[in-house]
Amino acid sequence: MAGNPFPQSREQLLQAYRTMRTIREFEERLHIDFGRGDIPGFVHLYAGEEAAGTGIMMHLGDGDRIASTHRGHGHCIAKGVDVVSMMKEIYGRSGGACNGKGGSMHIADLGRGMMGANGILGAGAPLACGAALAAKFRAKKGQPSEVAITFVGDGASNQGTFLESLNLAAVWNLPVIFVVENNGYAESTSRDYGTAVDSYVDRAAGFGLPGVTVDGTDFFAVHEAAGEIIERARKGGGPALLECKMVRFHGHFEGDAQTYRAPGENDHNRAHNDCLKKFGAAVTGAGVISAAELTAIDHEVLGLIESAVVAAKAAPQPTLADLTTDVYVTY
Ligand SMILES: Cc1ncc(C[n+]2csc(CCOP(=O)(O)OP(=O)(O)O)c2C)c(N)n1
Ligand SMILES: [Mg+2]
Repeated sequence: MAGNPFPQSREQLLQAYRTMRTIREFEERLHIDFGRGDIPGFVHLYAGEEAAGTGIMMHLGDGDRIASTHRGHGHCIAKGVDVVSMMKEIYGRSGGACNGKGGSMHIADLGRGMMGANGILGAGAPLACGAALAAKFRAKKGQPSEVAITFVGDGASNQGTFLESLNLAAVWNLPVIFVVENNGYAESTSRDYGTAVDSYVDRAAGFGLPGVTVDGTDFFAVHEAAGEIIERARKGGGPALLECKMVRFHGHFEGDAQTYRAPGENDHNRAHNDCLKKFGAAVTGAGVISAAELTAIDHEVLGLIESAVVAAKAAPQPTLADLTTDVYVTY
């Protein structure tokens, strides 16, 4: 094989592909199973957006904390949450990440630094500021320098909580990164209809934060930009904003008729804005990873997702007695 022209090692590239493919297949399977009526509640899919969560999370360890959104499955998987426990949770079964009582929008795994998906838009930003403040105090006592990341959609970026958090983070010089996942829509409302500024970098500047915009369908662009600002935050350089421009392949929620889309928009995105296709073309084109290796990962991932669904369907429902557990954190 030829030399590796990428800043990431071959192992990292394989890991990135596996993570992105796992998210994609997890979401595509949910799309099918939800359509069959197998899954209760509301589901928002991250398919199409995988490069962002993956490129960012590869710089984090379990001690770094993230606050996710209603579209959180990809963040969970990239942060290392167990796929079987996620599937059980989404199916509302015992043994799920929240013992089947939270569902898609409340998956959390504190051991992995995943503070939770969140059905309240903009709610993750203050949580991440709190986690970053705690991390800052711990670092002062000589513990490892950890960071916190909050994800927010283009729509949610107009919430007061988000804007207040930008200010607080800048004033307190917190090790927190604000990731704006700009997929162009908030439900059915196009971004430009609800947000006057073109650039989230300008918005960050208004609060005294540096910011950078990247093509969120380009793993390499996300990984590089995220690496720089996360490293800076770890070294005490303070908060930053990262805007990832991206596309979502499915509707806002499963069941969305998507009448607000332009004709052919989804087909165009799948053909030209697919982060997995772009990644595959780059690494095989450079001769760093073979097409056969990628296909082998695809098969492994499909097997994992199938076994997760089988385990979820076989798991029992939570019992009445489970209702009153997990209400308070046991300190
Ligand atoms: C505080 C609050 N207001 C409104 C809603 C209803 N709501 C759920 S998702 C959504 C749109 C979110 O759009 P965006 O932030 O761009 O995220 P995306 O769905 O595109 O990932 C809205 C308005 C909510 N969940 N919380
Ligand atoms: Mg959006």
